[in-house]
Amino acid sequence: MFEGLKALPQDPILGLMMKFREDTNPDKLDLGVGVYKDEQGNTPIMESVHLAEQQLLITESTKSYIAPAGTILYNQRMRELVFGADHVVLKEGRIASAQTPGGCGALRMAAEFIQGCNADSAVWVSTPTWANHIPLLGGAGVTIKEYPYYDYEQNNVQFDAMLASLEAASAGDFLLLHGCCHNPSGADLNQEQWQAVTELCARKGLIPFIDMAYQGLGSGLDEDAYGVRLMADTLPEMLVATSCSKNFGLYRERTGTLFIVAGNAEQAANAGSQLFNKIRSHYSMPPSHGAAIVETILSDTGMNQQWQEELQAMRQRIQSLRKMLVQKITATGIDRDFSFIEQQFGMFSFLGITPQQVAQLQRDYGIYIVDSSRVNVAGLNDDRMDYFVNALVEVLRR
Ligand code: PLP
Ligand code: TYF
Repeated sequence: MFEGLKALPQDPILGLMMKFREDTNPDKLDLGVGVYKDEQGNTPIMESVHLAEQQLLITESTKSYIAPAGTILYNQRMRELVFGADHVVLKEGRIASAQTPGGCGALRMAAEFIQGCNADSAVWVSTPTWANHIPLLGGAGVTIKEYPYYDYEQNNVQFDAMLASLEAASAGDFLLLHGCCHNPSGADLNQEQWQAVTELCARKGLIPFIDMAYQGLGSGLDEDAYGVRLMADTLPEMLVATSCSKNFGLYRERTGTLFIVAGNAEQAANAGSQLFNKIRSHYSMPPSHGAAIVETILSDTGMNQQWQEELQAMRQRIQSLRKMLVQKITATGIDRDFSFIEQQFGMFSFLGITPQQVAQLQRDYGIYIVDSSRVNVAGLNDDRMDYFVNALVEVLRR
């Protein structure tokens, strides 16, 4: 039966990461996969995570199964982190929460939940969006529609076109938004734009579905949650998928959360039971370790403080790398404006170079970025900045 099977293409981003590992160029530089790197080019375990793991080693008393929804305390701490401890949806109990295997698990379970609610509901995604959104949502059978988002000429959000296109959405459709640090463009909605999208959702009966994989890496933990909190203030229903991969550096531990906000506590409980049913039929229950770390950190004042300081240091380093990158490119005298990189948020921006130029960077310099010209700014450091800028300018001048 298997002899007729054809090989399928790899995930383009993870495939690039594997290709980088095999490259023998001593100068090679990985700016592909979205993983934070420190000044030495390493992705270290955060100190607060280490502390929590040490504590868990002593206090953890069982490896018995947990519930499909994960642990009560993790879900509570994550609700407080994402919505703010005093948010009305928490007070009114209008929220169902599930600990999930990463943000990917949250997205897929959201898609399964949507299909179970109404198979006719479409999910509208930005053009472009994170490449994985398509298989994660489409794999559940959800209909995907696209709205224009990033203007490659102006290097910012084409907001009018976005709003105009969403006029074609139907009541009960879901609107996938990136909570902060848009992947792949780094171009985020500002507060007025979030307000306008919230009004659009209210007027048209659209349900926001916010993917927030980078809380704390854009402008700050609360600042980055502005859109989520505003929409939850105003609209009766929404989905929020979050990830602890980046802000806790827990990538391989597969730690995320899915929240369903509903009109009242009873509806939230019913929606939760539907979600947990989907979870049971997929993986039964989430892995424990990453969530146990997060719950330990967020429940301890000292560790929480330390984690926030470490997160702030990562955020500030990314901001300063963005600034330095623009300064260094400008200093070469090249007749091209890259200042937008400094205005954008999170790990990623588009360089706006052609696929041929992307290929040349890889072939001639061992510099790996995604074909779309998405660069992981957080993969740069002081030592490699000049190498990268020289290569970029060289390729642009050819
Ligand atoms: N959503 C977006 C936009 C992402 O960039 C990522 C990856 O980091 C995720 C979700 C989920 O990642 P993970 O499954 O590693 O938590
Ligand atoms: O976009 C990125 O690089 C990150 C990491 O299947 C990632 O979000 C990439 C691909 C993937 C899972 C995570």
